[in-house]
Amino acid sequence: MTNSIADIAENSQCIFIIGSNTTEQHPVIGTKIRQAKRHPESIEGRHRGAKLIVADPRRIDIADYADLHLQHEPGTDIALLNGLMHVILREGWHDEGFIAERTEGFDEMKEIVEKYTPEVASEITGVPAGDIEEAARMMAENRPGTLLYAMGITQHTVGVANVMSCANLQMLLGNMGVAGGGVNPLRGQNNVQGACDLGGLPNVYSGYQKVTDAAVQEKFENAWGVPLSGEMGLTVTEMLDAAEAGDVRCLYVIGENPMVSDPDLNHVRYSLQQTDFIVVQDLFFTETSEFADVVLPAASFVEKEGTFTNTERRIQRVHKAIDAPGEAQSDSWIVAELAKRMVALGAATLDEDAPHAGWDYATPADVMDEINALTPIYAGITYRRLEEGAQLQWPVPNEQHPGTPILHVGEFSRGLGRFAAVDHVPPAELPDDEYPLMLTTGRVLYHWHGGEMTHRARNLEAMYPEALVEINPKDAHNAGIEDGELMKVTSRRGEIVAKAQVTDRVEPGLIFSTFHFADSAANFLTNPALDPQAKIPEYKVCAVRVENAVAGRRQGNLIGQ
Ligand SMILES: Nc1nc2c(c(=O)[nH]1)N[C@H]1C(S)=C(S)[C@@H](COP(=O)(O)OP(=O)(O)OC[C@H]3O[C@@H](n4cnc5c(=O)[nH]c(N)nc54)[C@H](O)[C@@H]3O)O[C@H]1N2
Ligand SMILES: Nc1nc2c(c(=O)[nH]1)N[C@H]1C(S)=C(S)[C@@H](COP(=O)(O)OP(=O)(O)OC[C@H]3O[C@@H](n4cnc5c(=O)[nH]c(N)nc54)[C@H](O)[C@@H]3O)O[C@H]1N2
Ligand SMILES: [Mo]
Repeated sequence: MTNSIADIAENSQCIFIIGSNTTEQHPVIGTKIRQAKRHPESIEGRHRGAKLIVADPRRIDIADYADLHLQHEPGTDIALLNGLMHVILREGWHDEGFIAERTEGFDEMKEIVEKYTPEVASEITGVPAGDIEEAARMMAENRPGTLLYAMGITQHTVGVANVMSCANLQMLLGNMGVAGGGVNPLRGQNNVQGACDLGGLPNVYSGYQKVTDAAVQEKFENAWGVPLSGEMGLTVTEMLDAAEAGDVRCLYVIGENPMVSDPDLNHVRYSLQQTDFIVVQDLFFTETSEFADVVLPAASFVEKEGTFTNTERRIQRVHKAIDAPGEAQSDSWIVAELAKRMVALGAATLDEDAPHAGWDYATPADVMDEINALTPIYAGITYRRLEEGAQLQWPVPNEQHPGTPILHVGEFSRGLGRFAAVDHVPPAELPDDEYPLMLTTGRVLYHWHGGEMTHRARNLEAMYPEALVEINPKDAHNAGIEDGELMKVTSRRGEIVAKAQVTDRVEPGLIFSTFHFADSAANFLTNPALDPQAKIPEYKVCAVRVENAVAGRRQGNLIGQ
């Protein structure tokens, strides 16, 4: 996030949520937004009546609190955002000072946006032109405004362009680098921000230092005393393709369950079968563990010491609350032990004299010392400060620095903010005669992804015991499906059987499924088409057909087995 949660809750005059089911997937932030939205008088002046606009193809819970719900078709975000920008420019509501001083590329962007009259945008998105006009006015009249997004924006073949489009809108309104503004991706996993910050990506070392930059490579080689590659690695989805082709022969899977969470599971199964050697390190024996040669038991977050970095870039100290069961150890301990054994076996070379050579960390504070030394954005986030209770949001360039609650104040990290000229491109697969419905996928409040953890929580299982697929009453009627009946959903890649939840949360033509139940996970159906830059799969759009499953029900997913 460019801004902070409290800042948004207290200062945003207009909150624009696009592609985030905030109350179900980020309930704390969702609650704060509902409080900010309610009338000023309602509770001791804490609620200050901010405007709320929600753009989501489904009538999610937060849409019921919104001043406006723009219920666009999945995969049409660029057209919607360009339509909003068209109105803002036409009415002269853009922030000329900000654009002149802080940005570049305005003219190219403007040229594209000119085509997206509210009528054109309405035609593509299905949102009434009047609502687009109204939303643009609300954003212009209520500044600073913030934009929040999540997977509804990123999980598309145009994921990167979608994100750029969100940034365009906020720069146009001058909503960047100010309290209550910003472009705010709500991060998903509790420590996904930390994992990315510390190099858990195939193209960067810690602090987003590029692996392809020779000077960076040399810095880490000297620090660690090991030779390093200057080439980018593969993303998860690419790894599985490479495994299928025989280019990846060994997979070490830590805290990931691709046999439920990756797109096109029949293909994932095949790729895992082609892989010579698989190690799975997890809390539990997962669907992916079925394919493993070795399973390593990992300790969970309550069983270890360290830090997590949350969605607002805040580094938080985590304290061990209970001992890990059985032989389980923390992930960092296991990885370090593996590395030591590889050196002992002669499989890797190590210059023992390098300043950060080896993996002999006595405490997490030792790990943080190394992070401080090698990672400019974390340089001032020392364990001493964290233990004293300092609340630090990166970048923190030195130990005296107070942290950075708001990014891009006065200047963007790249200097000028660049407007990107982006045009609507339809999703890779759209409904047709054979597969006439669109499927979008995601989560519900009661479960977490493949459910490895939440299916073990009795109360959550009681609240949401089986897979449900949302379908509009009209489509259900056409397919002869009643609420609660089993239906079969089929795509070009596979099929699932799950109970129908007949509801007008989805419009006719759209169904919604989760991947919380392994046997009927949406990923048997999803399209593995990737965004060319971010390599994120198009989980949010594919084409399917549905039928009543009572006749001809098939157990499990037999296609491709
Ligand atoms: N309870 C619970 N909470 C979670 C998780 C969980 O599994 N369970 N997972 C966590 C993780 S890792 C993540 S990444 C986040 C995800 O959090 P979110 O991204 O909020 O959740 P999703 O359900 O994936 O999708 C968000 C919304 O995108 C909408 N959508 C679908 N297609 C489109 C589209 O084309 N455009 C737009 N604008 N919207 C679209 C969906 O209707 C949905 O409301 O949640 C985190 N929080
Ligand atoms: N169709 C569809 N598919 C999706 C998505 C979607 O919206 N639609 N969203 C995608 C997104 S955003 C995400 S983040 C992924 C999530 O997909 P995954 O990351 O595969 O799912 P999780 O259940 O979060 O985590 C996987 C495993 O981590 C284990 N685990 C938990 N804590 C620890 C730990 O401390 N150490 C170790 N070693 N293991 C641990 C759990 O037991 C679990 O088995 O799914 C993606 N897949
Ligand atoms: Mo995620």
